[in-house]
Amino acid sequence: MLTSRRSRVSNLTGPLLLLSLLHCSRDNRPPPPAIDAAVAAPAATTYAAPIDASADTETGTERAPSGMLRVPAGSFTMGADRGGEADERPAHTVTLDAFWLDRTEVTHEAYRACVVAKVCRPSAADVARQYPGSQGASHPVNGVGWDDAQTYCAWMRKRLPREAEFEKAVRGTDARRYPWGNDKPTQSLTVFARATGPDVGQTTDPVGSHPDGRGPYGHDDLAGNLWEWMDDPYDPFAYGRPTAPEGKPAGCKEILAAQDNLRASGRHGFTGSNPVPDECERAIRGGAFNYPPEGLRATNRVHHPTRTRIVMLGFRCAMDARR
Ligand SMILES: [Ca+2]
Repeated sequence: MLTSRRSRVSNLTGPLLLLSLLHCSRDNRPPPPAIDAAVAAPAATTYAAPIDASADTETGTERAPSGMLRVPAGSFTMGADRGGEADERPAHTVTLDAFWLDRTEVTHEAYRACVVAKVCRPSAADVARQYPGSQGASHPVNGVGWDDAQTYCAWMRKRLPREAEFEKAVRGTDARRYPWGNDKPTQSLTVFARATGPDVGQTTDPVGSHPDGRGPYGHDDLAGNLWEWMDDPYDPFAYGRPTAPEGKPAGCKEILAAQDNLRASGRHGFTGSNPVPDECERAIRGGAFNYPPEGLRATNRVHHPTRTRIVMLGFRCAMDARR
């Protein structure tokens, strides 16, 4: 697993229902209730890094959504000209509007509130059974598919981040290689290179346990801890498309056609020896607790079928900023 840096972070994908194209209208979902701590957090919970109340300060005329940090509008460098894989090239300038991004990965505690509200389905029971050390209330929720992540974010009146947004939150405007800068990962900065096992310390840490590794806008665990679902379909040719300056990939129809062409030309995959996907998969970003340091680089692009529910994959939410 550690040597397979892209395409599939695990072979643990189960034969779960493919819900990717069938999720309900956001407008039909019940709104998130005020979270009753007694319901949402039945276990003893102590956040390693409680949400900073200062996030509720005024930012211009827009109040910061609780638990979210702003990424300002403007241009940044996406991708790289050297290193990594072909789908990370070339380095190019992307311009984005301002947006909000959750400071941390969504926790089990937060996700459980959505399950109690009967909006979200529970995270995967087999993951919880095999990796109980990853199930603490303040650990990032894992065992959730792309639809689960999207449902949760919509319930919170948010959305999943785009690849370009996530990469900007990691790199800022100085094209850094990791959220904290260009130094290689250390155990102080983030969670990575762990020998996966069932116990505490063999998978994730509670969110926000490594403040020295925060990104340029203050977000925790952008590299390491868990991979994170992106809103975008995975498009290996995204950086060469006319929409690249906006950080936008093609739609699923064009992506499927591109994958068919790769297969017809005898390519095993866009890079490496991985098979060419035969469905429209979704991008994931950031690396995880079981990955080697090079897998945590900001430009690394990996993808999975939407139904994937595994121990090393979670998410956080984003939101448009008004100005
Ligand atoms: Ca992460």
